[in-house]
Amino acid sequence: MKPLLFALSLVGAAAALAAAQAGPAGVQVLRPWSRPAVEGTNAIGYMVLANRGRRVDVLEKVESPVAASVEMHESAMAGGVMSMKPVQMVSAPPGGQVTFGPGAYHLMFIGVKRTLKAGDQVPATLSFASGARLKVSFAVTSGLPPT
Ligand SMILES: [Cu+2]
Repeated sequence: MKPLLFALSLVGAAAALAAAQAGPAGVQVLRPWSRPAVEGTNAIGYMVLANRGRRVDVLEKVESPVAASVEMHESAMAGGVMSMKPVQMVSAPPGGQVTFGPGAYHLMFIGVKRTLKAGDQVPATLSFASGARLKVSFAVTSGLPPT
């Protein structure tokens, strides 16, 4: 391989690596956390999606080796009762933040394969419409959420 081509391929590899970590549109995941849950039940996932880029990006899929499946849910108050419904995607506007928290969007880890205790980590992969895939660890806490 010629030196110039080799250098170009290195640049390409570095760019691909940066894209894998931050996403082409620059979505970052802040303060991912979860609550203790017993094996076989559903666990919760909270975080903030911060889009540092200039283009909207859309969270389309979440996977975790610790859960049978992962759903995105939206909580809503209706007639004084809190309910939740699955959503297929969540948009992160450029320069903005989307909060996954109590009473708002959240992840549901359906059928966790082991009991999650305070101090554990729940690994997950977030896939975006831009092609970005972010690996995230949700910190299980029984106390106050991270700030
Ligand atoms: Cu839910």
